[in-house]
Amino acid sequence: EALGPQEYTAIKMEVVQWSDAAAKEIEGKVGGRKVYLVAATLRPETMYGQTNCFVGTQIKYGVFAANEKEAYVCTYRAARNMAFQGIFDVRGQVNQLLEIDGTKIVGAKIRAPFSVYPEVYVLPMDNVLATKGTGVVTSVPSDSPDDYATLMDLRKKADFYKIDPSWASFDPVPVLSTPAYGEMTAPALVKQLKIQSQKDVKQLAEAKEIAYKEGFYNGTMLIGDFKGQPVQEAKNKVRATMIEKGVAFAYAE
Ligand code: A2H
Repeated sequence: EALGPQEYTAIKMEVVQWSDAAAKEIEGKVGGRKVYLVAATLRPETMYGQTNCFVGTQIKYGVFAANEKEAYVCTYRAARNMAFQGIFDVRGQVNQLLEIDGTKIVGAKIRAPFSVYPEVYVLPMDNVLATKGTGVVTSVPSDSPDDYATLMDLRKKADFYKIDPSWASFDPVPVLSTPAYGEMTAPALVKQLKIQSQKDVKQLAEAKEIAYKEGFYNGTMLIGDFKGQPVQEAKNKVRATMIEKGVAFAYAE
């Protein structure tokens, strides 16, 4: 755990189609605003490889008015932080339009900015913490062992997780290469550490640590405007580009 404030990049994933359950709850409550799921990431340089987004099924989310035109889906806790970081039009004010269960967000179709897959789906993940980030996690299975293990679980047990198999059908894509693990760092580590599922939290923590260090210190970009550059240089450039284009913003906690 970091001791100082954690600087995340908040990725704006516009909802293009809600599940029927969510559509019913949301209808008439957002005042014509565009609604975005907001995912907090420490790896903005990997956003080219987003294949889906994760929410916690035990978590309650809110839909918060950011301004006249936009509403954000995240935890209340994150919305309050955003309000004090000047992200909403009225500083310090949290305007919750409605509350919604994570289960109802599953199956929504959303835009994944910068991804090779322009539109992806919201899927359930067991280990999403309500106390970290926004409670929404964008998924990059090429470089995040947690995301890869969860995506494989969902593919193996779509019925158990109550998802349509097509929602989990987007394959991991190479985003960066590392000398030790090649173009698919997370799948390589999941195999090497014999991780069977998202329930192997101890091995996943180790894999996450290795993947992060290897990617950051030794990774080279394979895609995007900064292709061929070291991850250490590209990371902040991708972040700045996303912010400049209005598809992301800085979020700290
Ligand atoms: B990262 P830290 Cl490619 N619950 O983004 C569980 N995990 C969460 C979360 C929550 N509420 N909020 C954010 N996260 C994830 C990309 C990524 C991430 C890659 C590789 C590693 C990685 C794509 N998922 O994280 O505890 C988010 O996943 C490992 C460092 O604040 C976020 O960045 O250090 C990261 O955990 C934040 O974790």
